[in-house]
Amino acid sequence: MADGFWAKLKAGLSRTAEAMANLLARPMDQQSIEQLRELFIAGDFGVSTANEAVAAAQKVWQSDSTMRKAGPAEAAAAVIESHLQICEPWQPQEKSKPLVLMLLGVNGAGKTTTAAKLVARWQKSHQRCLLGACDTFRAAAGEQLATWADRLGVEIVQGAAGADPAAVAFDSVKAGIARQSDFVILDTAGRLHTKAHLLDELRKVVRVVNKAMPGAPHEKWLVVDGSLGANSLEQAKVFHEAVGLTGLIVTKLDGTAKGGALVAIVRELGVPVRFIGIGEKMEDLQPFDKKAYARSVLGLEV
Ligand SMILES: Nc1nc2c(ncn2[C@@H]2O[C@H](COP(=O)(O)OP(=O)(O)OP(=O)(O)O)[C@@H](O)[C@H]2O)c(=O)[nH]1
Ligand SMILES: [Mg+2]
Repeated sequence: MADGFWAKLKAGLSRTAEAMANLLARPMDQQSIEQLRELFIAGDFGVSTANEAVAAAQKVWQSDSTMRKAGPAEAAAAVIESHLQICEPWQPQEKSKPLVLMLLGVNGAGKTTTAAKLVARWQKSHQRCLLGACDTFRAAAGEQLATWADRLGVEIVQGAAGADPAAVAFDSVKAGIARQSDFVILDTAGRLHTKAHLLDELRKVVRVVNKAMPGAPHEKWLVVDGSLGANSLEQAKVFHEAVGLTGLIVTKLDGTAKGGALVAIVRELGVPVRFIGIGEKMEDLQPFDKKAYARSVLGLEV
């Protein structure tokens, strides 16, 4: 794993991490305990996780005088990691060729950039990828993906502006089968989770993709902006109810003090985090590593 990546994540979360590390390095008293709890809550980890992490840190502080330097922080990190157990490293199902993956989420979450980053990543291991430009809502959206496809030298299926996204998805999957692609990545239009007809459209894409290839889409990943905090939990709930998510990609964890919402989403929905994004460059997307994340949050060495 790229060391630089975790250093960047840590830097992104540094406002919280530094404050936590400072608090945990001092003798714990009622005031610092409350401050610690507030930091977890401000970071959108959710009240239960905040309480459990603080209690674990406090217990170590009270019981073990020999390892006080990192002990309480280690204990809090272990609590966070324990709530992310379902986030095992993702392995594609061998059986499905192509593996059809749908990216969805609200406007500007990072879907299109993530589609490109996934292609860049899988090309490195010589996997054949095909992009489906199912965001036909804005003409510029198709162009944005086409620019990436060009840069990455990867095939793309596009529809005319205003075309039915489900039809483009269908054609993409058929093209992926014909060309023996390993991955078909469907980029969809950003949509408000509060608009019922937009969620219906998404359901239709899922149904039609399943007609193009029974069992597809194999993955429905919600791309969430990690800096949105508690808002992203609400979004995730609605998308999960609409299509049944199989994973999360949390972007923009660089430069946010609110990196805790992913823990709240995983706890509440039972959907694993698959990748995280910490910048706009291709290598700024990495598989989610629960231990490294939990330790970064507390400012501990990864
Ligand atoms: N800092 C940072 N920026 C990111 C990250 N991921 C995406 N972005 C930026 O976020 C902006 C929106 O990204 P897009 O990929 O266009 O988002 P989208 O979800 O496709 O947006 P719509 O198609 O409009 O719904 C772009 O400027 C990206 O470069 C990330 O991990 N960190
Ligand atoms: Mg987009």
